[in-house]
Amino acid sequence: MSKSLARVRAALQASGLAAEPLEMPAETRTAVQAAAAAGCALDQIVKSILFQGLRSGRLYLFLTAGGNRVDEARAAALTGEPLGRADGQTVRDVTGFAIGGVAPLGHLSPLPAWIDPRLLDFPQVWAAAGTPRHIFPAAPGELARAAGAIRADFCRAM
Ligand code: 5CA
Repeated sequence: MSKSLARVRAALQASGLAAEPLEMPAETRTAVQAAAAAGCALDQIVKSILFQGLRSGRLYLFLTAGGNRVDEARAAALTGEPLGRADGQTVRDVTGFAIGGVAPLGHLSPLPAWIDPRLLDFPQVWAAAGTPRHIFPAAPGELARAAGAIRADFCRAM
């Protein structure tokens, strides 16, 4: 089993989530691919999007519904500093996951996190489990708790 997948499984267990990551028959690198593989609505996919503080260099996690986009100005109002997209290498260094498989929990360092209220409209959502082929289902409220994510409006529709 990949180390990234193992770390997500351990984090799920540690936080009391009964969720089991599943290997999909096709890639789940993007939200569109993940929704097709899970057979769910695009907005039921949890995108784990990382922004970097331009002053502090810190990374911030935005759990975003598949069909939504992070509005940088709204996100910056939450973090208290201007933001830029985190590059792939920084994402890997801080979370331990490669882009396309970044999970909402199980990061190498804990991150401040927020969750898009759109995800809370569904009884179940799906998130990446550390690889571009594994996803897991969870109740969004439980996922928010496990990730330490605060509910906040930071999106604009795509
Ligand atoms: N496994 C899927 C569904 S859970 C997934 O991880 N989707 S995702 O949307 O969370 O991850 C892809 C996201 O990574 C994109 O939305 C984009 O924000 C980000 N991304 C893609 N390429 C790069 C890159 N080169 N540098 C930084 N971020 C990137």
